[in-house]
Amino acid sequence: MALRRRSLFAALAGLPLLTTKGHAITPGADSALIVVDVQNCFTPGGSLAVKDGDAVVPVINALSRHFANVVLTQDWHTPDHVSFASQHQGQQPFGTVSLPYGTQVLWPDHCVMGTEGAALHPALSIPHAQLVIRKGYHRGVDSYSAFLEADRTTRTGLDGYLNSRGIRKLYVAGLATDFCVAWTALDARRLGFEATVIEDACRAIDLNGSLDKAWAEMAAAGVGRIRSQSIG
Ligand code: VGL
Ligand code: ZN
Repeated sequence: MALRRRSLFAALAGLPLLTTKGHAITPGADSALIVVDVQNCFTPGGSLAVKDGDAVVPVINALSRHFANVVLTQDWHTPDHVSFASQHQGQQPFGTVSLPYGTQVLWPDHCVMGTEGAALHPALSIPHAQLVIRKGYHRGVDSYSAFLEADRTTRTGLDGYLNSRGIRKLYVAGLATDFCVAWTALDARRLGFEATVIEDACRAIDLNGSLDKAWAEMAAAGVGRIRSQSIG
């Protein structure tokens, strides 16, 4: 009897907790899920693999079912891109160089346009995604952000697309938390959008404290931070 009463309590308690305490977010027509750079190069086996990067795939697939609007991004570099250490004499990946627009972290060659490494992860399954936006395709300028290139001037056009569709609330997931996810969320705030990062739908590179720094900058800019179970 005691056991039966406890399990009945558990069954009744589970769902109402989410709604009566206001934890559930139900994305509407003014919201979009932005899925950042879930590409072969950033997942295990890739040239710039993020630890556990592929763990975001099932989380994002499930999350996407709650969004009418989904935008995917792809890091999309020329073979001789300025962010590749291979293009700088005597430089190694994860070092830095000074470029006209500021300090640039150097990476292994990755996400070369049209290659298998730049393709979306094969298990990513979001057939209703409406836009794929590519970034980083100018040889001399990197673009972590899906909105603004690293010169902080050149636009990708994503803000215009979202504005013209009346989308104001952005939920950001993908790879990597401390680079392309963070820069995208920060620029979203600068451009007047609401922005929330879904932390368990992201994984980080974490280079020299970059993850802590990214979360601090996002908090200061008013970027929200939630877990995927809050959305439903
Ligand atoms: C990224 C480093 C270089 C990312 C892209 O998607 O976070 N990181 N290019
Ligand atoms: Zn890149």
